[in-house]
Amino acid sequence: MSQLYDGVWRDSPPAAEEIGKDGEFRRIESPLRGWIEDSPDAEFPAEAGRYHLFVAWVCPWASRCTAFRVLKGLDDVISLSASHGVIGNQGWLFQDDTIEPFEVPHPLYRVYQEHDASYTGKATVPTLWDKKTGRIVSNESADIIRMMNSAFDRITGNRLDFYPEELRAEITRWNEFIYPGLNNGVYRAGFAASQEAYEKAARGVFETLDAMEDHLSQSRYLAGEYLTEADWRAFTTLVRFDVGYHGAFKCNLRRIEDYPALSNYLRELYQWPGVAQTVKMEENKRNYYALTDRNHLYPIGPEVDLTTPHDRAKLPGKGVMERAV
Ligand SMILES: N[C@@H](CCC(=O)N[C@@H](CS)C(=O)NCC(=O)O)C(=O)O
Repeated sequence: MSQLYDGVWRDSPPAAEEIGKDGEFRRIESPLRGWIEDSPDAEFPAEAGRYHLFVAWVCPWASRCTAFRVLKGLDDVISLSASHGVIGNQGWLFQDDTIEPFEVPHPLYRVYQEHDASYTGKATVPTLWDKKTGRIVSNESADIIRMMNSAFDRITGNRLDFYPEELRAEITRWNEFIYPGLNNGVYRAGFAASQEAYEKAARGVFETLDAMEDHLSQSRYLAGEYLTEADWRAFTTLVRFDVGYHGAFKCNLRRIEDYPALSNYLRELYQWPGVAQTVKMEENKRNYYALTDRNHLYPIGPEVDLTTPHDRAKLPGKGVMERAV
């Protein structure tokens, strides 16, 4: 697969680690797991202007972080570079906005080389970079949003808590349900290399959406009455679903628009102040369709049932004429 090997970038197709013998796509664990803390003695202490986030607008994992950056009022505290394009031979490319010591344009793997000149591994977004030490803090979105939720509160004065103590068990339960079934489920469908692996993943996506629809028709948010991290983790997949995953990843039994509760829930989250600016709808569509040549599988939907009764008899009609003999 395309990644750094001992600090050297090699462009090659996905390896066995990512696509198993059964054709199933397996996401590799993020290896860099440092933590920003609200303590001057920490390895990575919370400081305004010290950290920089590399994202790609299309990426749902990176988008968790761009959403939290606005939700937690961190726009002026954590700087941002966003890749606009499709991932190419060089991986993610930063074309216009970036930071020292990186030239413009530069591939994301330059950041990993700067972190460790003999780095082995993928260069993924999001990547959280420490400008002061020239090291990567973390490349795991689930961790980055947890840091953003609390580490900078004393600097920003923003006290919104998307991971409150009393709801943690419930948040974890939803995260553990939605990650395999939906967040990663759409990728397991879209990147599958066998019909069986694809169908299993795609059907799992709709089982997950059906369960969420049931729950959200009774409950305002996933963890009950409060908007939490679990909702934002669901959001970044839901908002890409109809424009991207439904067609390009062949998750096409239903659209989010076909689910009454889910589609309204998605609207509420999208309309939360600042969030819409982190969603680039056209770009998401373009980029997901650019990935569709990856497999040659036929989609599980749409489901077409032409056996249900029709309503044409409500109109005057006489059937077919017969020729006089
Ligand atoms: N577990 C990671 C996943 C990040 C990830 O897979 N990002 C994709 C983009 S959506 C990526 O950068 N892939 C680059 C590659 O596979 O080479 C996280 O949530 O932060």
